[in-house]
Amino acid sequence: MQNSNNRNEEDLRVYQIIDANLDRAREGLRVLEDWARFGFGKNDFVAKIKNYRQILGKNHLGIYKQSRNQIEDQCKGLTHQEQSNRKTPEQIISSNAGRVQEALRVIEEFSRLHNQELSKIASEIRYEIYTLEIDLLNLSNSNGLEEILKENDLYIITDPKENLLEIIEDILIAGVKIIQHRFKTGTDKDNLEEAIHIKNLCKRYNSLFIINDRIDIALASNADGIHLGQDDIDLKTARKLLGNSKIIGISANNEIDISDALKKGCDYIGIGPVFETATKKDKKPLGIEKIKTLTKDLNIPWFAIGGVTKKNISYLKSNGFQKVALVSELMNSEDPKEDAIIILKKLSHEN
Ligand code: TZP
Ligand code: MG
Repeated sequence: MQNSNNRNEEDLRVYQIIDANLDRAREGLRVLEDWARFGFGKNDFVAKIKNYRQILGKNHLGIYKQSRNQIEDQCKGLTHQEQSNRKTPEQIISSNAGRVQEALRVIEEFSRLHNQELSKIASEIRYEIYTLEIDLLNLSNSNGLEEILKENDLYIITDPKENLLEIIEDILIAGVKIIQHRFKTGTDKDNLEEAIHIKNLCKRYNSLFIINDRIDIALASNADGIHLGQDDIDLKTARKLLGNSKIIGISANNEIDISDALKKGCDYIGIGPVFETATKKDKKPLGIEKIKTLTKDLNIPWFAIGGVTKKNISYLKSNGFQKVALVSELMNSEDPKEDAIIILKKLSHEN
């Protein structure tokens, strides 16, 4: 039979293991959180990871912390060669996710006898981390789609035209890097076929290809993403279907819709109409000042849309608008290539 001294020492050793592994798990989570925040600007991931850290923090009880210096750890300071070999963000994500999973497994095992609640928490978070690791790695492997979105200020949306493919190729030659295919009529079969042609063109010119409204056509044409309005399929479902490597943009024109889109992890926002436009006659323009207010704290790309022409771009730029999206100015242009060049030049001018 164990005497009470042995018993106490055994408890202390268990507490020490839990203490060390809670630290390990929390540190690993912090690494993942910072990469989600500064590497990707993904608020939804940041909130999720922070929540796990806080739950573990709350369960990092005094008895565990106090055990820290009572028995000497003979292996303190040991590192492994692998740690100095980590170079890419993906390797860092993988190794830290692994570290969190291992630490949680240890906590789960050693807390089972004296703290079932902690054991259960560790087990639940561990399973979540498996998915989170894949999601974060998928984000890293998104082939630079988000970079294209961030680095380019002109977003062109299609309108039905006989010679649409020609117009699009002209615009791509001019240097446009973001194309959204928007169609409201026609058969699914024809729309998908056209989408695939445009997708192939965009690929050739290393440009983003986004589908408006229709997640089925986005999936079938292997588009780079989808643009959704407030009445379209909801963002969470779209994300589930498209995965994390694709772009999801949202039209949002008020504080609530913008904050909701950000929470659910959209990649960019379209805001408008800025001015009156024949393309959306029924929509009342928001105007410059309202859009300035709505976007003042936005930390993801946003595009002003509605009535944007080559004539008013300098005015928009002088009001701090960096990125614009437009339909008719190029779709109805006599010379889409020349007009696209002019617009790109105006957008690139510093104010
Ligand atoms: N969303 C808000 S305004 C608008 C859309 C799709 C139409 C923009 O079209 P245009 O021709 O560039 O004004
Ligand atoms: Mg829509």
